[in-house]
Amino acid sequence: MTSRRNFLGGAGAITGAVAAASVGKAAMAALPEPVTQSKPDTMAPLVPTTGRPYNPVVTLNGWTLPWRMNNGVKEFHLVAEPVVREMVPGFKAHLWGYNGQSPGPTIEVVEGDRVRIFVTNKLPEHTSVHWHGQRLPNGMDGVGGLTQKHIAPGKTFVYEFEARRPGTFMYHPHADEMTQMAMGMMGFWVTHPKGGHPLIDRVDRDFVFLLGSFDIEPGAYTPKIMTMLDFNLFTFNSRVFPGIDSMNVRKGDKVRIRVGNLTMTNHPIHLHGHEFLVTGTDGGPTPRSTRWPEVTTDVAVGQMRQVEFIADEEGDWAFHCHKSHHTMNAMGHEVPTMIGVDHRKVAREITSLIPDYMVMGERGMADMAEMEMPLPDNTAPMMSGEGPFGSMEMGGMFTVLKVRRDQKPGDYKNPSWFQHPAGTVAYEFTGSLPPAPRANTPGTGSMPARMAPNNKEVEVQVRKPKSGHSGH
Ligand SMILES: [Cu+2]
Repeated sequence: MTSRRNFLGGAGAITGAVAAASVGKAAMAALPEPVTQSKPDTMAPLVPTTGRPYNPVVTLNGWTLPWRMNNGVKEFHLVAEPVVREMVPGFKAHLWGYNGQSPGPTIEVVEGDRVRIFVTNKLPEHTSVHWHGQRLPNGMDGVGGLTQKHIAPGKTFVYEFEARRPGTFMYHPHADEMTQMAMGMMGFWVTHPKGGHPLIDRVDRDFVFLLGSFDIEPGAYTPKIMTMLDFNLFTFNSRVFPGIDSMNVRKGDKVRIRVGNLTMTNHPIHLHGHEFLVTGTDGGPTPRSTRWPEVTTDVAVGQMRQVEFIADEEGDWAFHCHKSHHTMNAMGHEVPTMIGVDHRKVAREITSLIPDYMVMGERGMADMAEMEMPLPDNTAPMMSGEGPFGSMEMGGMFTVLKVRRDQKPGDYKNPSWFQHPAGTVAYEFTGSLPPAPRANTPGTGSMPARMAPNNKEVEVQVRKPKSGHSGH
């Protein structure tokens, strides 16, 4: 729940910043009471009741930070602190974040707003906050050691600047970055245009989220911060599928999706069923002459992309990173490929010694999604997500864009699965078929029972020893 204290509203219902008049001068001189959020749900957009009007964004599995107006200045209070983030029901991670969550709350302001952000450090080490992409005085840029002193544990620093240009931004520490970003410290920032803008269209739905990656061993709670490349959890806003909420829209809605990448690799983000235009980056809205239709846009490390499209095809459309390993959850990668290897004999022998022994991957890995495999207490299944036709065999950076004709205006609650019109679903061919390759005898194409008769062709699978391992 959003904790509401003092005069700040919560993220769902909101009053944004209630009348400053009801609060005394002394209170305004004091630190704004921090607002925290412990629920991992997608909270309703925070409709502004003070300051300039704007159309709020939807933070996927997140929320927007309320503010108070103080003599025309929008005041926010960020608290950097250890948090517990539910990445998917059944799997909690011990991360660092802001105001109770990783990522921290989205900050939404309007072009021209004067913004004052109090940052309190409740971490065990110093930190700072860098306002990625903003035009601001150099001393407000948040690079510890370069543009300011680090914020020591227990201290509060104040950042103040004008939100000079509209666009899609993010914030993150610029202090012990390797640790602090690997632990989940990041947040989204949207500066809405003041009035109309020639390059920024009005949209009906405006989704925002950050890409993250973590290395948490199955059964563990805390990310391994030294990992450079081999992460095992790939997240939208520190959630993995099926823990990521669907994006629910009405047929015909103009939709914007804004994505920022704070992982260690690029993510080609792919939408099914529609074409989109890249309408902006963290550098601002793109000139219209540079926009062309795409269905995948690569978001490189430290980049942000905003895409727009008209959701004019009804259905449940997959939306995901196109790197297949990024749509899977915690697993070991050091597993040899077993496709085509006939395990039956060896499996029988091992099973007599180890009753739970399981053969993995001889027909591909799809079985993993259905298999009743004992998992450690705190982890996410590797591939999962139950759909109307079975397991989706997905995890990580994956969600569904749900486009519905009957989604009522203003009501974007999660509809049930798409009801396909008769005759529009791929169906099974019922004529006569050649024998299936899974026939229960050795000697099929993928599992030859013996060598070719001439005895010359011998297929050998060589596995290279891994560098760094002993014996190499
Ligand atoms: Cu990816």
